[in-house]
Amino acid sequence: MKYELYYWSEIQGRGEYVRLALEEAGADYVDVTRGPRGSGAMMKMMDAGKGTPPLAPPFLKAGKLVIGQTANILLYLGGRHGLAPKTESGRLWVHQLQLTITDLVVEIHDTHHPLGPSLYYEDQKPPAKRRTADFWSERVPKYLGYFEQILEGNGGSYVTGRRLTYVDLSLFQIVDGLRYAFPKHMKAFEDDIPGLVDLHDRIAARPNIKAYLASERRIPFNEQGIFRHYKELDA
Ligand SMILES: N[C@@H](CCC(=O)N[C@@H](CS)C(=O)NCC(=O)O)C(=O)O
Repeated sequence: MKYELYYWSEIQGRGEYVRLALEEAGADYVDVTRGPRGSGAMMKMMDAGKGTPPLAPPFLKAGKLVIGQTANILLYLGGRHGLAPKTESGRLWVHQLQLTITDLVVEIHDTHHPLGPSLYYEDQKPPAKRRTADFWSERVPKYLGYFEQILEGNGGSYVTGRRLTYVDLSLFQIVDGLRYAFPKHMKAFEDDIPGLVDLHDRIAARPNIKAYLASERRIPFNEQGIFRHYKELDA
């Protein structure tokens, strides 16, 4: 089956967590909005008049299914492509971790848009600065410290132990994105999360991921996405 991924064409954003899973799995997929008339097709799919329309991208079309919400898409793909545990308890645990990453992604977004996504960054610079200070002093240590402890605690190479899951791929993206957006903060913080840094490097070296990262399918980070580099926020 050829999957159709629907997401904004110019950014990694939340679509990237899905792209990484599809790429690692070697799945057959098309990134619809990066092709002709793709954006119009995406808008049509969100038409709330019928079926099971998603509120926002990313969403995945898999045969007749239309699946929205990043963590929900990964729950589906993980089961089908060996990127999640086989047991119910294992799947719920991995899903729980992905939902925690979803929360973290909102907090990352809110460093540059603390007053709301409809306002320009330029109209919320002072609150963005305050939010970013709190993000680095309180929130990053809490979230990344949590994932670091899980990695360390089970003594395995991946968050669930010896086998890779989609959560490991998402944690790669979190480390990669924070390095892009906040290079100075991240440099100072990385000593506290040696396990996550090592996980990042091992994921980047996996053959399918390595090929993906070097390809044009990987959209470069930019200042329209979730991870944005604003010098003044990384002071
Ligand atoms: N919780 C959803 C959030 C989806 C979401 O916020 N998508 C953004 C792009 S990253 C969007 O297009 N939002 C449109 C809007 O909120 O109006 C997920 O994780 O997939």
